[in-house]
Amino acid sequence: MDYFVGDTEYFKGIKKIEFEGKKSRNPLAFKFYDAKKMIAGKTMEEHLRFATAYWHSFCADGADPFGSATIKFPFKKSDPMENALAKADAAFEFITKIGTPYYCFHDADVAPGSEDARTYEKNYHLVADALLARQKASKVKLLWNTANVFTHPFFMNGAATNPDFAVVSRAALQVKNCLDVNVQLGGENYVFWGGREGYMTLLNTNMKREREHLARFLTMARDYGRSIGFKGTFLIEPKPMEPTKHQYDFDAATTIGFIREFGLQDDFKCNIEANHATLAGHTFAHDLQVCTDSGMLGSVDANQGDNQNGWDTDEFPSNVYETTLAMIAILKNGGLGTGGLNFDAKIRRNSTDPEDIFLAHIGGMDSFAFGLEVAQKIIDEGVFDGFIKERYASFDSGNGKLFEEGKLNLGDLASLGRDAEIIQKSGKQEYLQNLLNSYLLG
Ligand code: XLS
Ligand code: NI
Ligand code: NI
Repeated sequence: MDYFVGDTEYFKGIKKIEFEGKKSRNPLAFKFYDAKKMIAGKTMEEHLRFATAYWHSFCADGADPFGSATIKFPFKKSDPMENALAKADAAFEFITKIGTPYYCFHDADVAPGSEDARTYEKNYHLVADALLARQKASKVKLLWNTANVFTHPFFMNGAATNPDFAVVSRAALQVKNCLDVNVQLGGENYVFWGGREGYMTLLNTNMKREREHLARFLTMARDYGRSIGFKGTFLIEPKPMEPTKHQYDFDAATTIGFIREFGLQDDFKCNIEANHATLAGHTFAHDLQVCTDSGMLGSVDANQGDNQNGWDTDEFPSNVYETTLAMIAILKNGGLGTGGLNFDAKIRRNSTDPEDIFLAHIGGMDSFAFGLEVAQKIIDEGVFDGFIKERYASFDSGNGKLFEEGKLNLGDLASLGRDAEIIQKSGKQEYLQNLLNSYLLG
């Protein structure tokens, strides 16, 4: 048995998920994700660095504003600590059966008792010891953890950006403990998602001061993390809105600007979530490319949104068109570095069979594995790159080159413009879309 099971097996009847190839009709098998298959010198597992998200898979019970829980977890216990330990067992059983090499969690996902600060610390560290034991037994690694400083009513006006210093300090208590636990568990990254770091109305908000507080807080977290031996990457996860009306880390470009404005660029990168990019009015690939272009791609929350909905539906990725374009940006970045593809995604409220969480991850992993193979082929054959290179060829020599090198002034440029011969050139978008489809379908 090459998966982890504690004293109880929670997902009975489901074995380790294996690769069977694209002809397989076995719902509990991979069709494209073949962990050890080599693609351009690395295994699929090394390229994709998948992670299971604790909060969606072992905490979200299907409750929504219109209805109560529908998903019954096999590990539920009435004592909160016993529940946390049983949940950890079920989580590691799931993670090793599905075969993501990594996992991610919030403090509140793994440990109970966040109301009283001292109980919070005690419980969290007890559970962290239990997680470490399970990591060692299973070889599963921590991609990142983070502090849940958005659910509790304490944080209704923000965490690091709260107008009340007492709340800022309470958020710091959680972040400090999360960094301690991260180092204990060998975390490769640490995430800040600014769930309530934003505002609802300017009528009660000093935005300048709040952004400065956020930067001060992140700088302190960076300094503390480095002082206790955290060697990984600090990540900020952009999102434009929800739960606040205006979130400060709106999208990749805004977040990169913030990171640079406050001198955090040597330690911080972005964690790009597909559905957050689309909420910001971009495509997933756009926000990845913004990061790739500025050396700021840290990690990815792999999910997808719903074209007809304006909120964060956090669906499992199934759109292979999107995963292919995403993998092109990731491969051109030279991979994900310390980051990975974390399934920040949930099954639908009416997906209530215990196997549904397996099927969801299989679909997500297959969609990215497929995207990886197609993206590598597109890059290897270089047709798109060749087309783009040719499109900018007028900057490769002569005056265009001098322009790029900063050797012309506006007067020079304007005189060239006086006699410029402008020939209309098609952008060939339809040709390129057809070409992309031929790779996807071929
Ligand atoms: C919510 C975010 C959240 C972060 C971690 O929209 O995606 O889940 O990834 O706090
Ligand atoms: Ni996320
Ligand atoms: Ni999200």
